[in-house]
Amino acid sequence: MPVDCAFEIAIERVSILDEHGVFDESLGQGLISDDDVEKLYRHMSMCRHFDEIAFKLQRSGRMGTYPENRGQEATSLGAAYALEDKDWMVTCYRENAGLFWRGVDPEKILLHWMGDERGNNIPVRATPLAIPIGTQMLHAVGLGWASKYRGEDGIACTFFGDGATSEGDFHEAMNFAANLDLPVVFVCQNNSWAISTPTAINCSAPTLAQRGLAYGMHCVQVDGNDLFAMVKVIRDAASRARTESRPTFIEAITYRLGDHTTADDARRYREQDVVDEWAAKDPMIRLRKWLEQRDLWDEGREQALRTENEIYVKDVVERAEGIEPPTTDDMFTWMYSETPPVLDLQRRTLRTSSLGQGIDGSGS
Ligand SMILES: Cc1ncc(C[n+]2csc(CCOP(=O)(O)OP(=O)(O)O)c2C)c(N)n1
Ligand SMILES: [Mg+2]
Repeated sequence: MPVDCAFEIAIERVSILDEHGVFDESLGQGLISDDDVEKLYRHMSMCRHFDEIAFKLQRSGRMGTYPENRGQEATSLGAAYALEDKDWMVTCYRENAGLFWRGVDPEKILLHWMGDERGNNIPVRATPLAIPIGTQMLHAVGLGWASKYRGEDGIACTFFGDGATSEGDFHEAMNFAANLDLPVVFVCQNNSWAISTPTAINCSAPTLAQRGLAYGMHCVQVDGNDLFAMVKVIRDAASRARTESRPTFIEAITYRLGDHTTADDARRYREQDVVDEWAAKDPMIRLRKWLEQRDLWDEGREQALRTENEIYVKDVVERAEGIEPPTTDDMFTWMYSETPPVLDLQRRTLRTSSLGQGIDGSGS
């Protein structure tokens, strides 16, 4: 036959708990214990409150800028729950829920957005937030490669947006990870928008997931607002990475319910009725339904949780705002383990001269 099929494949889409609270027992039974579902719901709720307060801090001039996480909590939280402490979480900037679950102090995230470098000093296996779109995917590949080279079984799981899949860094990272058999999980959070650019303009293919096919990678699409489905696909991908040292590309379908950041006004480019449709698919609403259906949650507990969240987040804000201001020395102290003489000279000059003056006193 002169014309034959060279390659044919289907991409699976995984969903376990849908927006109406309907739960697929065959996939979801025993995936997360009842106790843990409650803990995860409580955590998501705290993150939602944190998000609201962080937004208000920016609006009242107490923080530089802030990207709301609202609506996207399940993607990174599902991953953080499924990963192990020895694994790396390599994020961009909308993964508070996963980072806090990992043990990153929420105070660090506030400090980061307040422009304080101490917010990037993270004591667990998570990297500082990546603002340049795409860079973190390459960092994850490096971390996965290092783990393989050292014979360790930690893996790297990286997060990025739909827009990031059009960056060269994405393709370089995918190519490296696939061809060198690296233990990396790529999680694309397709939230429909890259600021004001809709996903359809950024990708002409029907799914983003299939971008991974070109690299010979296992690809899957998942309901990113479904915590159960996220846990399942991340566990599968982590196991593939750990036992076969093969990467996976996950396209998590979610939606950014807020503006891109506090510097954006999404009303200028998207319709409110679409936002309302997605608001009904909120990951928290369906998780609460799941708990209520099993008599594990009620309005009384919800009220008590709100009060707990308020007390907790108030303390986080007080700690972030109460921290002693950094000194100008810090930018030299933490740059190199041994400060080179030329920087040491700059450090000493900075202490004794006005900020605008050059180190030779010329003012240039
Ligand atoms: C290299 C680079 N180019 C441009 C920007 C400006 N920028 C910030 S966020 C963004 C859109 C990112 O969209 P997406 O990857 O879908 O992430 P989302 O914010 O939707 O999660 C752009 C273009 C940047 N931060 N870095
Ligand atoms: Mg996006």
